[in-house]
Amino acid sequence: MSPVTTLTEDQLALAEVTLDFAQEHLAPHAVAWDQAKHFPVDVIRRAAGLGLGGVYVREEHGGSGLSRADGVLVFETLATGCPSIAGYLSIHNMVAWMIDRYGSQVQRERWLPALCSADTLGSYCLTEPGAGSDAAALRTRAERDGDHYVLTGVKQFISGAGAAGIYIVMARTGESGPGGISAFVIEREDPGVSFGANEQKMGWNAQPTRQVVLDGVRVPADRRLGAEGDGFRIAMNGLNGGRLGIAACSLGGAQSALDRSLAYLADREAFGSRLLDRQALQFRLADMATELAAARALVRQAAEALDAGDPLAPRLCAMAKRFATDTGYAVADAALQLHGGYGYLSEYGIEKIVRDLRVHQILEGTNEVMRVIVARGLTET
Ligand code: FAD
Ligand code: 2MC
Repeated sequence: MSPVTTLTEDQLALAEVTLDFAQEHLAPHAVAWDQAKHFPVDVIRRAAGLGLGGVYVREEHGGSGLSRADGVLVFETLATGCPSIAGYLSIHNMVAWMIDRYGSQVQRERWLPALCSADTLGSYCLTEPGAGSDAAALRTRAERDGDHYVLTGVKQFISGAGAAGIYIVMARTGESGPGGISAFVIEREDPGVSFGANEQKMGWNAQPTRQVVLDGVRVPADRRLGAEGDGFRIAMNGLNGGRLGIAACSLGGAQSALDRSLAYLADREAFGSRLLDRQALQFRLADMATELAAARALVRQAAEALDAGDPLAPRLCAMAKRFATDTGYAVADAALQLHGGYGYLSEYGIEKIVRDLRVHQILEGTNEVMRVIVARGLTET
């Protein structure tokens, strides 16, 4: 990790614990999990034993009660071991936070204990086959029927689907646009819930991505999270923190690729000397470290703004997500180049980091959408 001088003693201790966990329980298996498309739920539960199943859930509700500034350290360090598992844990924690933040006391008591221990995993269901970036155009319907809602629709690209027990589903209860959307907690065993095939992906192979199909899923009205019509706002507020988690995962993956490049170039000889002694390569490494440090500073600034309730936080989160995921991908790709042909071989683990980090530029809002958010802020004020 690059030195970040402003970390508190508690934050340094937290980063040490999560870095140790990543190096002991994630890094040694990351390539094998990717190749086998294995989702290591047992390891996720072990992480939850350290308090990482409910990172932002308040302590009185069974969580760790950490801030977003703490959270970005957690997810950066975890991602040094495996960006895919760290990325899933970030999504799981977004779900747990949404229930803590927007749920009733009864809802918290019902779902949070199992989410915090990761006995039950969480998934977040916003995207649909016909509505990705334009999320407010979603068509999944939740029809009110007495004391119940009946949900029908298809959610696309859902991380953790099938393995997760709890799904926060954004569905239409009213008019078109964002104001007609409500959020629901759907359980895997609810009649009418089914899943598509596990998608064949470029990266993020250590976790499943499936469609979630809702075919007349009838649930009691107390499954609604927040008020009718508040679902889009709830979804977006979840994503502010989620985008920081993904940004932090890019930092961790890229930092690991940079560290490996340093070790590799120190060991590799060509033209009569260590490759690390070539100034052209040293300059490349210097730029990689500099760009990562800049991205890390922006991610931390955005996390602190979110913690402080700063009205500019959503815009800062979008800036940080865009910048850190673009930087992380560029740094990982440069690390692959520095490894020469070996970087292209799966056993070195670098190409896996490149593949994992590529999707961070797409999910939790594409980097074009992040620019839309930032540009709106610039042009509307
Ligand atoms: P589109 O919205 O169709 O966009 C296509 C292209 O057009 C993109 O480059 C986009 O940036 C660009 N574009 C769109 N609108 C504009 C605009 N106004 N200006 C400029 N450019 C624009 N979703 C969930 O809800 N839950 C999950 O758990 C989840 N996990 C995912 C896991 C993986 C591995 C992947 C690949 C996706 C996941 N997603 C999930 C979905 C992800 O959030 C969407 O793929 C993403 O938001 C983009 O939507 P889309 O794929 O429909 O692309
Ligand atoms: N934080 C808080 N509130 C927000 C917000 C944010 N980041 N973004 C929008 N809102 C509010 C906004 O203030 C407005 O509230 P109000 O009606 O009170 O004024 C409301 O939500 C509607 O917002 P807009 O009018 O901006 O809505 P619009 O339809 O124009 O588009 C956009 C908003 C493009 C920013 C949104 O659709 C978006 O973020 N799209 C990307 C979708 C996305 O990120 N998907 C990720 C899926 S999850 C995933 O990929 C995983 C891996 C888990």
